[in-house]
Amino acid sequence: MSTTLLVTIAFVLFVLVVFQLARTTEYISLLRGEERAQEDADKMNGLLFLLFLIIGGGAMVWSLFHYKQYMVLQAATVHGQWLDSMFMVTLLFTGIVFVITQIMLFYFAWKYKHTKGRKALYYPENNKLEMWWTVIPAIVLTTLVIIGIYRWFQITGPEPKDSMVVEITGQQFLWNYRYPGNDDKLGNYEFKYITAVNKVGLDFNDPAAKDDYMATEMHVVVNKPVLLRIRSKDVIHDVGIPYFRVKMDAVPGLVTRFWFIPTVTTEEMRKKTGNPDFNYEIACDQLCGKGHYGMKGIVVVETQAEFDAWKAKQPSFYESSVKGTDEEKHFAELTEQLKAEKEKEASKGHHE
Ligand SMILES: [Cu+2]
Repeated sequence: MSTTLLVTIAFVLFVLVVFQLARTTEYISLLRGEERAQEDADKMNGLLFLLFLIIGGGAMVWSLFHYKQYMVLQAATVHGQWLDSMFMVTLLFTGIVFVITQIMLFYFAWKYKHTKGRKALYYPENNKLEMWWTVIPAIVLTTLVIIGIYRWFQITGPEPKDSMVVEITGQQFLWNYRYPGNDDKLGNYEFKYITAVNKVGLDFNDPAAKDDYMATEMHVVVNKPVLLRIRSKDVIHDVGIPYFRVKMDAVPGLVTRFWFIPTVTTEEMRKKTGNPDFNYEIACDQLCGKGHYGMKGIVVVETQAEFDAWKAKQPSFYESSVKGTDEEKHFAELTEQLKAEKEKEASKGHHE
């Protein structure tokens, strides 16, 4: 039998015992008389509050350590480390307040339970106390918000000048990666050029598109900024790379972006995690259809030399898959169609 099941059964039994105990005391009190009954009920309630604090608090601390291993996904990007440290600072402050207030809540419920002859103190206000519990949270929250806004502007701001650019296009249910060729410039695209072969609709009338290459995995260079240009062919997807702390929607009809600096190569991460099969994964973070769960991509973080060697082996998409094939003829037809459509539009506009 699994441990989880045993723990669950133990917990259910415990709750039943407490429930039965409470009922028994109730019956005994009934026999003893009304006033005594109230007194016993107060005692029992107070005790339950105290028990809840001790058992609940203990279980919380235990789970914190038990599940810690699942929480620590080491951030492998520069901004990922910023986000993690902000998360920890926020957790620290909110954690301190949480522990203090919860202990007080349950301890006081026990300590100040109704006792015969004791009267509650009437204590309507204390300006000094109110000032402190307003000023301190205000300072802490303002600091957290300011750090957050500062980092947010850095993360969503313009990418560094020496960034490499990768275009990632989501479709049901896979990712397409496009790299600029030696001109370092991604060529134009047009959704009407999308075919079974020309998956992201490259416009080969644009010279810059002719040396672009398509890849089956995303390759990036360690410590070098990467700008993702994110597109979608059909529905809304989302580029989620947990280790990179990257998450950005892929929206049909517009280009979203996200830039980051990877800091740990795949090789290094394999050693760190002790898993020789480790890979950085891209998961689609937006439910996008029945194949959503399988929409996985792989990011390889490597050295510049390794990247250059990989790049040298990637043929231009035009040269390898389009030039001299039926696809090229088809593209020419599509170009004609598009031209005719545009002319028609233009003349229509003219007559009106
Ligand atoms: Cu998707």
